[in-house]
Amino acid sequence: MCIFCDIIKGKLPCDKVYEDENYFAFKDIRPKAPVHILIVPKKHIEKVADIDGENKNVIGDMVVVANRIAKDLDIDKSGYRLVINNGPDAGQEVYHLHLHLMGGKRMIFAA
Ligand code: DGP
Repeated sequence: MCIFCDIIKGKLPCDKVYEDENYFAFKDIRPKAPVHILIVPKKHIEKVADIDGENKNVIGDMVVVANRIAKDLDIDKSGYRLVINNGPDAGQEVYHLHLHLMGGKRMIFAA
């Protein structure tokens, strides 16, 4: 069972902001910034550590989707942060690969 797979299939509700054949994006349920969107591949990949030579396009594709959403939501000029958490020490909570798009405020924490 995967909550993000259920969201993608419409079995669980979400605030959808984008969908195409291979990708889906929705508002994070616990936003850490005024804009906090999760971009996910429809194909279930657990984590960024599972990206290899076969599926590396997924990362670039998710960034393209994030950039497009940032423009649509008018944070492309003010700036935004893209984050992928991998595994326990990074605080990964949901084991379906997702890219966090956060913006709309000045973020003081610098990685
Ligand atoms: P991460 O720590 O990188 O695995 O982030 C998972 C994010 O997913 C976290 O910010 C909260 C969000 N999240 C968890 N469950 C749900 C849900 O059911 N709906 C939505 N919209 N977001 C969720």
